[in-house]
Amino acid sequence: MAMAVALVLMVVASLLFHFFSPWWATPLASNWRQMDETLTITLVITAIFFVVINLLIVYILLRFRHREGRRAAYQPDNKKLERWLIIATSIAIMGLLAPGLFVYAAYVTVPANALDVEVIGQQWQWRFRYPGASGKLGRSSVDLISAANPFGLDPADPAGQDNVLINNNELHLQINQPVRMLLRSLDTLHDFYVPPFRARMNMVPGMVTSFWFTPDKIGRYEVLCAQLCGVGHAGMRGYVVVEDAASFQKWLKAQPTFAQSMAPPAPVAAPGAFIAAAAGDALVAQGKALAESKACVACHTVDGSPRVGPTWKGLFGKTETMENGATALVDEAYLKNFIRNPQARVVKGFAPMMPKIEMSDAELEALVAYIKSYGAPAAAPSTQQAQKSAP
Ligand SMILES: [Cu+2]
Repeated sequence: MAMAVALVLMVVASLLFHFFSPWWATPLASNWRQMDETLTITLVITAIFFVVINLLIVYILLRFRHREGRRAAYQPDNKKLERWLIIATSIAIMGLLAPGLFVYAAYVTVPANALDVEVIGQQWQWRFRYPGASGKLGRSSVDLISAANPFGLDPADPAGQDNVLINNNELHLQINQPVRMLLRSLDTLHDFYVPPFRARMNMVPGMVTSFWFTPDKIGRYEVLCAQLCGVGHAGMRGYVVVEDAASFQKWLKAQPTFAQSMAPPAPVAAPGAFIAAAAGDALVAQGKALAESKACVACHTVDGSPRVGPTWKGLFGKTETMENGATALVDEAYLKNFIRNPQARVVKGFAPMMPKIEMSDAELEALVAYIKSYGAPAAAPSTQQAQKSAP
């Protein structure tokens, strides 16, 4: 009897939880209404079976409970009952599978006017590449990946010269323009997932996977990595900005092409204390942006709270103890060496799990300036910069 009551309560509670739950899907922002409908069909079919099977058990518990003097009869089979069970479960399974086949057929049929956008996943950051005016993405190879060429594009391929490179975690898309996302991973399994778009795909090292969708609502959406890819996985976030055609084109034109990114940087002109101080602030701001786009913030805080890696608050100027007992002063050289070669030494109390993140010398300079701005509490960031730029 207690078991029967428990089952009834479980069924009622499950149904109530479904209808009154605060956890609903995010509003749809793409063409994939079919995916939502398929989920609903699956949910309804499985819910019907869940309720029916549990109530059947309740009925059996009550109807056939033990009574003095009554014995169970042995019935090896029941053709009629088996026929009905086979028919009912077959229909239910077809109902579960068939809609998925239709959606999948649509999912692998990419519209001819889809814009190709490449996504590169790496512990724990995102990068994006758009074709230039030629509409073609140039050749790439993992052998060519370096700090200066994080996408590994082939400099000899003319199709790659005008490719637009986004070296941070914000992707822009034009509303109502179908896109085919071409996915690459540089290290381990990742998954590019924007919940309001529904569509998603695993990113597998050594191959290019793809999926398509059409964003149909203007907005800024969060990108998640949907495959557990290491300790910084939860911090592997990015953004997709869906905007009108004019804003998208304006944004795209402001981004560097591969040819531009490979050109030597222009020398910084205009000396002077005031400009040096402003440049220092700009450097710290650039470092902050890098810390976010390269996902350093997934493991390092700036408020003193511990995470996977040491906090940057008060780090600069401190003496760090290594696992082997040696000590080292955290200065610019220490930080640069550590970021360039994170596995070379192990800080006491932390696991040697920091990934090697490709960064140009200029980016490294900016990141170190940002970490330095959170240095020893005695020197506030502005004082430090003033001291640095005074001579
Ligand atoms: Cu990931």
